[in-house]
Amino acid sequence: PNQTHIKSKAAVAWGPGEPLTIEEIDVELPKKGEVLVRIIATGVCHTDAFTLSGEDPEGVFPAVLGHEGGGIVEAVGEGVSSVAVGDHVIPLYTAECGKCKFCTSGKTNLCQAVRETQGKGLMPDGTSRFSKEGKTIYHYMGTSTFSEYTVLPEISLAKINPSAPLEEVCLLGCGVTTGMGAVMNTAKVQEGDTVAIFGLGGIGLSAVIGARMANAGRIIGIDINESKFELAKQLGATDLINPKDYDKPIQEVIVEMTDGGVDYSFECIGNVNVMRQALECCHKGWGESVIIGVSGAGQEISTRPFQLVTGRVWRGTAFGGVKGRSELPDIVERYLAGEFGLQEFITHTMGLSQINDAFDLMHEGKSIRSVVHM
Ligand code: NAD
Ligand code: AHE
Ligand code: ZN
Ligand code: ZN
Repeated sequence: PNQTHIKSKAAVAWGPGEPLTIEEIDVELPKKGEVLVRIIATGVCHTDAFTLSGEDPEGVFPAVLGHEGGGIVEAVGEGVSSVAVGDHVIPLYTAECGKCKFCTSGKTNLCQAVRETQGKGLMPDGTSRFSKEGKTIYHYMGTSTFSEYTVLPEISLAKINPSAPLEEVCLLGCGVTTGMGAVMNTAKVQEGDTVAIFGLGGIGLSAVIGARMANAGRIIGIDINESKFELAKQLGATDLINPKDYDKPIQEVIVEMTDGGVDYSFECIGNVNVMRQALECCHKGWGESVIIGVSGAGQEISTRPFQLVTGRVWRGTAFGGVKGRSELPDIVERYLAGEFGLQEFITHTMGLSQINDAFDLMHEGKSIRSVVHM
């Protein structure tokens, strides 16, 4: 009755570049406006590896990483009314309060209600719910899905159809929603458009799906790892190119093969040199390039301003421009209706104790998504 904490198995990142270790941690019960979620499954996204590498200026340690999860509400704190025990939820690293300047602008999904504390690895009241033997362990992206039990603000949960398999729709918590959304919401690709997608990992392949759903005319996939080409083709890519096969800049190759450049390009890697290539392969006068990839502290993009003067547009997107609470449940319904697949993304599954394998497989270029079953 006076219980204040529960025990939870979690993968803890103790410091940059160190493998995660499986620990039994203490999770404090949810406070006002907070929710305790039992994670059922979680994907491993490249952004988790990015932060673990030490490149993320917002990376704090020790932390429980993970932001691509699916779970079930275990307990709710005071005042929580929009979710109840037993609800199936997808944690949101981009909250949706519905009230802040960003939410009410009608121009962005980047709710800022809890963003400041989230970036410091803390709950909105400025404290952490995770500890081990009294030592604070930080949250990550407001989600920390690499724990059996995690605590989130109520506004960081999308309530979804309980018939959706959490082991699959967890991928809608980041990767698949991001890639599809970048194409459909951020770029608004139209029927017949020519599209170039740089990087054919979980994000790039989801952008391929989005481009196919938008009936793009030509979908050009670019990767230096040709083992990604087969699935890209299956999902709808019409042309697949490896920059290593050419002795001139890949943007020139693409401009030539598309009679002047593409209508839209997407950078799904996090490499600032490729971001330049993605901009410069766009058609003069109207081509738009969308940055999805995340780059480390100190990295900067560059191009000749003339590229923009002559009508190319450079932009970026987070979580595919999707407002999680109001829009993600419908994306889950569209998955259930068979509009797109998720299973083909799941190249590996494993238990939490094997989670470091997921990072190894990603770095070796062998996986699209590993899904960890808690
Ligand atoms: P991933 O590791 O699965 O895929 C990256 C792909 O890029 C791989 O197939 C790799 O072979 C390819 N690649 C690497 N260097 C290349 C180069 N020079 N030229 C061409 N291809 C190259 O990663 P992912 O999980 O798909 O994530 C991709 C990026 O998107 C990461 O930077 C991640 O942090 C970011 N991301 C951003 C958002 C967002 O909301 N903006 C969301 C999710 C992920
Ligand atoms: N913390 C980093 C930036 C990391 C970043 O850009 N995150 C993306 C989501 S990646 C998901 O895989 C994002 O949503 N950004 C918007 C936001 O508010 O964080 C840094 O450079 O400080
Ligand atoms: Zn991610
Ligand atoms: Zn808001």
